[in-house]
Amino acid sequence: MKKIVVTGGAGFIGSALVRALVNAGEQSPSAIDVIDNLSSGRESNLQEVRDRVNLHRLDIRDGGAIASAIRGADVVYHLAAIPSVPRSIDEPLLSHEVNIDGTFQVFRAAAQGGVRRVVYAASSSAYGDSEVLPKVETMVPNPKSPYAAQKLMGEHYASVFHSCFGLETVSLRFFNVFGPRQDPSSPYSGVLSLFMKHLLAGTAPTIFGDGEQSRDFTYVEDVAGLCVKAAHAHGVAGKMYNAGNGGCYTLNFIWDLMQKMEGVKITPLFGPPREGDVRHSMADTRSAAAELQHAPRVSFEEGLRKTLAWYRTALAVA
Ligand code: UD2
Repeated sequence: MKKIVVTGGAGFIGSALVRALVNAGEQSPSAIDVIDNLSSGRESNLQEVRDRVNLHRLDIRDGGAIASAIRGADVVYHLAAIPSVPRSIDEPLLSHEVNIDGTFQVFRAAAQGGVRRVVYAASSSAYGDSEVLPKVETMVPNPKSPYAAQKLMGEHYASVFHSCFGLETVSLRFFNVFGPRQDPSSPYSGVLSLFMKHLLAGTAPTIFGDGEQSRDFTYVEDVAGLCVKAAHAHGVAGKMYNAGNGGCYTLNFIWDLMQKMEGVKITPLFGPPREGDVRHSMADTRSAAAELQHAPRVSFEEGLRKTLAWYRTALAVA
């Protein structure tokens, strides 16, 4: 039975990945080891699959502690991080320690523990502001925030752990991921989770800047599916791919769309642009399609509907 480890597996994206792995393995059930310090992840995110998961409440900065949980795994999906541009500006040391030192510890434990492959959750923020869209993997990175620089460093570590230590690694630059279970409770939460919360409460969200910035919002289950493909594809070790949908939507457009879906009219507040913010983001998905057989299944509008339905239930019981 092959061992699978998911760091950050109790988080929003990590738990979607764990569910995808459990569903994919229905014929031959295998346990999944989740490493999560529950700083932003929640055990309740794993509710439906809890009996198939060994939850190790560990911090990825603690190399000694995570080594035994990682040792002997076939695949490690490394998603644990402090995933926020503004938080990396407010708390640069903490996000550096988790996103760079912690990532190093995961790669080191994997290399020493005989792991076959690590799939690393990199970030589209590494591109910064490019002159052209879509953003393609061959572009020179241009990080605009500590978070972007940290996630890029993780890619470099992935690449050198492959070339120097023979560890198979694949980096996936996640574009803005959204979907059920994205936690809207923090000021650092993803914008769509905050929009959902305000929409259902009938209150005005704050849009930073003019709202004409755009993002390639990507549904969480599509990203989870791509992670699994990246773990098994041939000829991809040491490489990096975009994990996006190929779309591009402005915040103003999305807030209008959400109001129409809900049949309400709420004028948003506007605040100053956020430091470190990228203006436009859109993935070129051709490499991931060709080499990882990536084919996103959920359109942005459909994902938005599914997500809204989930928040309607979740926020009603909260
Ligand atoms: C970055 C990365 C993304 C992922 C993510 C992890 C880019 C383009 N994307 O997402 O791939 O790694 O970090 O967190 O770098 N905003 C508002 N009001 C709010 C909250 C946010 O207007 O209440 C704006 C924010 O200024 C930004 C956009 O919404 O322009 C998206 O912000 P976000 O925090 O959801 O994600 P972002 O783009 O920093």
